[in-house]
Amino acid sequence: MTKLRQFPNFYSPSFLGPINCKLPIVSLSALAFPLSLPVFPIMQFFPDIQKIQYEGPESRNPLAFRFYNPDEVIEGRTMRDHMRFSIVYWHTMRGGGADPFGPATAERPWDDGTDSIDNALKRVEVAFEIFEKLQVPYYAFHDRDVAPEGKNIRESHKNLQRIAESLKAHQKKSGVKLLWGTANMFSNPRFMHGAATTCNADVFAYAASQVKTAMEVTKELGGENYVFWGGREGYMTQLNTDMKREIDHLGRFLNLAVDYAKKIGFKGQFLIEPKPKEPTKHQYDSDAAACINFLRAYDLVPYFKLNLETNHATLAGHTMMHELDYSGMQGMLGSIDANTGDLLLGWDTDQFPTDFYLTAQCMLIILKYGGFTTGGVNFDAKVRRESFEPIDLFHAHIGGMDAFARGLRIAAEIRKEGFFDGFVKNRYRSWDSGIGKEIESGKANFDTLDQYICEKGEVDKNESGRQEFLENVFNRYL
Ligand code: XLS
Ligand code: NI
Ligand code: NI
Repeated sequence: MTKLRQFPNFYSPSFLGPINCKLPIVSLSALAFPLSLPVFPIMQFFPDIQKIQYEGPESRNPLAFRFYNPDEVIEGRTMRDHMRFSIVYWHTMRGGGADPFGPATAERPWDDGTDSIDNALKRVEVAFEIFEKLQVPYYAFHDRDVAPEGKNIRESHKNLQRIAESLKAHQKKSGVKLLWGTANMFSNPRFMHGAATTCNADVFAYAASQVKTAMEVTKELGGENYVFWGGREGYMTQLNTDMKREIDHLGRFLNLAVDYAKKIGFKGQFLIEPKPKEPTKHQYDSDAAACINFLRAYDLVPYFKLNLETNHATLAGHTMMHELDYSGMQGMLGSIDANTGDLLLGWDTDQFPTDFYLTAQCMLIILKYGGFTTGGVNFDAKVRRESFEPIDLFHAHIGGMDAFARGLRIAAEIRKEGFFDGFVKNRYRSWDSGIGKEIESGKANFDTLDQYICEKGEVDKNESGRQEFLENVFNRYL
């Protein structure tokens, strides 16, 4: 029997539908036990999928890891601890695949498409089954992904607290932890002009109330970070925008959040997530450098690090490696939203990462700065609209986890041999002694530099950068 129903989309408050709904894949596995035993039926939404296991690179099993071996130790740390993989609630549990040309296509038999508390509780069950079966130790959510918006803001807060109780119980039972929480302050029409950067002061207050509750819930759930992604914090035209006032307000908002974290004793790391455009034409948190400059200007550096997303980096005209290195060198590398864009599509396509070249380069830089502490590899990624079956969620995450695990292995191999480090060190050797050392140590000034080079007459001969050679060497490790 096929019935039509609505299925929500994270980015659309009007929750576009309709999609096909098949009969639920629910098996009461406990019924297999003798009826005299006092058993509680264990709800399984994916009875045909066992816990995903590591089977090694030769495996052809689509429901196995080929590179992610959680307990294997690399550079003195288990792969589980290196990667700290995390699944996002908004795409995996709430994404239906709607786009501007058509409604959601996803078949999610457990989801009745309503905004009821019961449906939200049911989603929690399914989510934790997915987390556990994929052996993913963390998850992340926006307040509105997990709990429905109420008739008024008080009711919305209550809904979130109610669902958080269930999340907490599931965390306890499964051992899965919260990587970060955040507040969705971009879907509801009230945020059309932004949240902290709105022209409407009431909206700022509303956003503050929302972040206050989301932070309390994140603390209650032991969340290791709290994320601020600038939703609609930006502008479409400068003709109607007081940029200075808006950015000042954003600075004020984040300072108020810091104050509140101190007040309630929230110890998680605050993260800011750069993105240059989409939904607005110009987002204020446009890239790592802009974010760090903003944080410095508003005295927020001690309280924040960055949550970098691959697809946002490329939208900003950078590589993810650039964003990672730039943040790392300033001691601001916090966490990553792992995904990838598409060469031919100019928006945030949020695809699962599958390219070893990309993941190896990312892991090289992440390891260079000592690996993650509170952060992790958070799959801010969604299955394609055409991949509408539940099992596609498993294939997608297995692929992303394996791509990063392979990237970690390659990066560790490269670091062990130390070839690139040696090359770079040698390339900069003119700074290790003589005039270079004098400049770096602050001894030189324009007079001494002028005297030095005039006496010498010409610079030492330059050497090749050897890019092509180095790229060939890199490929040896892939
Ligand atoms: C959107 C962002 C968003 C944040 C969380 O592009 O990536 O999903 O990660 O608000
Ligand atoms: Ni993101
Ligand atoms: Ni994004």
